[in-house]
Amino acid sequence: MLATATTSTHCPYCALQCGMNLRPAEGGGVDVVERTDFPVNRGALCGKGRTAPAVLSSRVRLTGPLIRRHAAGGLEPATWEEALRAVADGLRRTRAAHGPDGVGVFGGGGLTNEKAYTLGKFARLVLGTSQIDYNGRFCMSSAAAAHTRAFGLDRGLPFPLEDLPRTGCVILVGSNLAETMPPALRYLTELRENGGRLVVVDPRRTRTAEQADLHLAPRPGTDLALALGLLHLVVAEGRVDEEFVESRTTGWAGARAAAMSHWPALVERITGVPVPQLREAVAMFCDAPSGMVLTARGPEQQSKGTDTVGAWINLCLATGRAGRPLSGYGCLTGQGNGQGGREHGQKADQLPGYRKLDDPAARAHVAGVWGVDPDTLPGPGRSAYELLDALGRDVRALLLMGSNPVVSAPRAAHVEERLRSLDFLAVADVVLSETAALADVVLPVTQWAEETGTTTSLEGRVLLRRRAISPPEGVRSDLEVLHGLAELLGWEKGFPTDPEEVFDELRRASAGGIADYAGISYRRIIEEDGVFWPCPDPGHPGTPRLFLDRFATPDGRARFVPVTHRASAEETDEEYPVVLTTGRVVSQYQSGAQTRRVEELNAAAPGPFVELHPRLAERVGVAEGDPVAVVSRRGRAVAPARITTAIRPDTVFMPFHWPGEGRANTLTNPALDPTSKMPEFKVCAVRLEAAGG
Ligand SMILES: Nc1nc2c(c(=O)[nH]1)N[C@H]1C(S)=C(S)[C@@H](COP(=O)(O)OP(=O)(O)OC[C@H]3O[C@@H](n4cnc5c(=O)[nH]c(N)nc54)[C@H](O)[C@@H]3O)O[C@H]1N2
Ligand SMILES: Nc1nc2c(c(=O)[nH]1)N[C@H]1C(S)=C(S)[C@@H](COP(=O)(O)OP(=O)(O)OC[C@H]3O[C@@H](n4cnc5c(=O)[nH]c(N)nc54)[C@H](O)[C@@H]3O)O[C@H]1N2
Ligand code: SF4
Ligand SMILES: [Mo]
Repeated sequence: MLATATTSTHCPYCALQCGMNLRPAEGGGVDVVERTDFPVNRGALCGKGRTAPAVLSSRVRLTGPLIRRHAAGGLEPATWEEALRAVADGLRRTRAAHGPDGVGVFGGGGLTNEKAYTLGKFARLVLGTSQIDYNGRFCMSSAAAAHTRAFGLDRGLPFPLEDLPRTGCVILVGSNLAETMPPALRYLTELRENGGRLVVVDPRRTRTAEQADLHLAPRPGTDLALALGLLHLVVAEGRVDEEFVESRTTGWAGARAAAMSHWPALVERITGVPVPQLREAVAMFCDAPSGMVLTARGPEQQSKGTDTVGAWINLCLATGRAGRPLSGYGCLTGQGNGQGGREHGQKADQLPGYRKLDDPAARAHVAGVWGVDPDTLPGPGRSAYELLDALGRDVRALLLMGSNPVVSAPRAAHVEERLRSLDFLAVADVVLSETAALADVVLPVTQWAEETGTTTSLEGRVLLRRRAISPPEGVRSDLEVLHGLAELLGWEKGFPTDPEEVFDELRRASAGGIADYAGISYRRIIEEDGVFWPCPDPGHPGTPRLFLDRFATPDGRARFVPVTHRASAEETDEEYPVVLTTGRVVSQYQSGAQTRRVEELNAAAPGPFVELHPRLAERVGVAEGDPVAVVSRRGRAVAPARITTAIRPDTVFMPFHWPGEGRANTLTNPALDPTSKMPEFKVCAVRLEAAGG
């Protein structure tokens, strides 16, 4: 069946969740057409969104289940009945031999709320395992932890993006928005047109940094010192908003003392940012009538990411840039459902509604919705990297949905080896990803345009993606997969396949929690261009702006946290003298599983590269395009040199979208932040060698 009319929906990729319309295409499939009525992107899309229908094609995707019938053999076609039975048997066998925690589940921040919720419920009820986590741990977990610590609640942006152009000054820390959320660049352009100032903090002069009034280029891994240095200057120059600190916060004395030990000259030495630039940044931020600090993966993907974000929050609090109109701290969440995916229970320590698994009242509430005894719910499990690291040892079987860790996990060669050592691996995906290729059973699933479900954007706005086209025969939805497995494992009820039915249950499970969706319905989302949580009842308008009256802490005050700078887990030395940092390019998405199947995107971004400064290139003896080997304590990767003065001479940058020889994550360090368990993707020590001829 072909779609008959234009369907309003949202992009399958990043957390901006741009609105788009889909129209039936001649010869099958759908075309993307402009949707100007959705306010966030007003019709604008990046190349990834525009070309997303290419991944719907049967030519590039999985169209039937696959089974590895012999341990040493390849993947062969199978029926759904055979495939689901094989997965149920694999999970049951492992559970019988090793107990419930011998079975693990790995999810993704790209999954809709309905899927993330059902996956968490499936793990806790059907498998009875505590061993579930997801790739959001690699994404924004540090910002989430810092948010909760300071504000008592974690929603990436406490205000809608439409507020950005009207604030006085934005400090954008480690976000390359121009490449990672191109339509959002408009907000920064409008900010500057309105006379607002933009400070960008990035070791590279990115396309985003080129827009800035001031670009600070710290050495990777030193943002914590930088933020403390700015706070030091705020104090020294008498720019603290004493009234705000007094009436809306607690803990200032400790945070102040910690900042005072980071004097400007010391901070210049640690970060490489000259003192006059520190002063200029403070002047821009404090002279403006209002201001925002926004962080993304640059400062967050560090083994001290939680404290680093905490230091930026402290700066906002000390200057009264929080809990007021047009001011505040926000994190630019990354994945399509990066926000909702962290709220409804696929996280190791979490129950739906952003409830804590170790909170007896939370357990009782959710168990009540699920119709089970709270005592049957397992406790908190391992974080994502710890879980991957335990595969084949404590965790012997894994069900994976919505991630491709062979490419995207830190120390990826080790993770790949752990995946191979499993007794049983089942992967549900739309394409044969590098991780799916290792599985014993591969389950082909439907995608965005073929199914309905909600996502929660980086603004905390709950949105509805709508089905516009029928899936190819032979694929099923993730909800159908979980329903089928639950049934085979003895749960006839409790795992519906209709997304709206799941959402209605999610609403009840989240009611009274931090991320309260109780008042949100599919109908309201359509009528209101999305609804911002918390929205506790159907008569509630939703909450675009948080914290204006009080913070979400028990006493209503924001909490300063005393943080001090510390070194990265792996600093450079004689053997490994260069810093490697990693990130993204505009035309590929994440592990590339989807976008590497789109011709137009591959033409724009055909493969990995090593970005380095001409001085470093000369020292290594490589010219533009020459193969350069990057070697860390974890391994060696080779990719062509891309030489540019836009990067610090002591740093190299690699995008992480590709497998194989140029895989950046062969090199990265899985050192974890002690609070958030975020791996240090943004800093490790490497050496470079010319790899040509
Ligand atoms: N094209 C594209 N867009 C995407 C994605 C994608 O894969 N491709 N992924 C989506 C997802 S899930 C996410 S999480 C977001 C990520 O969005 P961003 O955070 O914007 O992306 P990154 O490129 O990982 O990192 C941003 C910048 O951090 C800088 N950086 C590196 N080390 C440091 C450091 O120590 N300190 C500071 N201050 N900066 C540093 C890098 O130079 C880089 O320019 O993008 C989303 N959008
Ligand atoms: N070196 C380095 N590594 C990084 C980062 C970095 O900056 N540097 N960033 C990290 C970050 S922020 C992130 S978010 C991770 C992301 O890395 P991954 O977790 O690998 O994310 P994706 O590549 O989006 O993988 C999603 C997989 O799920 C499939 N998929 C898509 N939609 C669905 C669905 O609805 N159902 C199912 N079952 N499958 C689906 C896709 O085809 C794909 O194979 O990478 C992290 N890795
Ligand atoms: S910016 Fe993000 S949501 Fe918008 S079109 Fe591009 S990938 Fe899709
Ligand atoms: Mo991410």
